[in-house]
Amino acid sequence: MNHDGGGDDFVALLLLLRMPDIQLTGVSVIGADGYLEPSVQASRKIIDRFGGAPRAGLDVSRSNSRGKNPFPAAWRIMSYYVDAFPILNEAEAVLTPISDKPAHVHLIDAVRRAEGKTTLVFTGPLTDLARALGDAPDIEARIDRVVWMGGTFLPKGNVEEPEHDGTAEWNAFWDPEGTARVWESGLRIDMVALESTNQVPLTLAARDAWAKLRKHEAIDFVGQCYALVPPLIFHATNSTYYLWDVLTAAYVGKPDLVKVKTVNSIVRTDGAAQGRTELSDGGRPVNLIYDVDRDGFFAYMTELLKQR
Ligand code: AGV
Ligand code: CA
Repeated sequence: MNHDGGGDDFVALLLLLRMPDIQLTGVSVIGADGYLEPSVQASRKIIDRFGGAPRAGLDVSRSNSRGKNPFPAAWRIMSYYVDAFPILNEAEAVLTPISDKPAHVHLIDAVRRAEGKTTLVFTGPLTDLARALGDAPDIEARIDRVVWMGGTFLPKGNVEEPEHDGTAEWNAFWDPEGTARVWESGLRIDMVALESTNQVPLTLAARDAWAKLRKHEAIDFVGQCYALVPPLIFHATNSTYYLWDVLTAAYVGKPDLVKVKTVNSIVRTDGAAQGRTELSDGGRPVNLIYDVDRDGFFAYMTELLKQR
């Protein structure tokens, strides 16, 4: 997994750790929607606290990638709050090690070392994958697919920035060239796009349900993460929070929660539409997750978090 330190990225990591059939072989963090240091530390603490038995060989790698279009600081700051949660700081020491390799090199090593093919889960920009493919083209044959939270084919994305036309999704917009580089590869891409994530907003009802279940410490943690961000009340704003990355993780564990169709697309790298993923007959095929069983998703999430 490669994530970018947003509030829902941490919850996605926690869910992957809780899935009985998933063997997590590497975690890396890119400083995009969160700041790098707190996001790395919080990830290590989440693995320690919620990862079950000690996980031999699992370390957390720092990315040294930088994006062309930075995330708003008001969103990134949340990574400091999560890292400071008492529930992540009860232990005397942090045990999960930090890798001495940057994320793209860490990814290359993990994929080469793994038995069989690896599934990549990216819940932030694709920059580290783009760099890994550039440095080590051989890994492509060892990757089963990339499951990516990002992109949209809706007329309206979620970027509201001066000099942009609003058609892009943020993870694609952060590094348009990196996104396009992954599009140029032969990898299978499963895209958990805004089409499906728009169906899972953070609601007051979801918060209430987690509050009722807070005796399960993983659900208490999730409730705290979602206390920091604005829910959907009357209408969506640019800050409204959705369970973007959590749906992405859930799709990996339980694919029948969603509907998928294959479309052809290109990525815009320049100008006012940069970062836009766009339908185009001449483009490469991607599997678009465009619909989700909302209640089934929340039930699956709760079931994983209730364990132990
Ligand atoms: O575009 C969704 C991606 C997801 O990977 N991120 C947040 C999720 O981690 C960026 C983002 C879009 N809108 C946001 C975002 C918002 N209102 N607050 C924080 N991050
Ligand atoms: Ca994210």
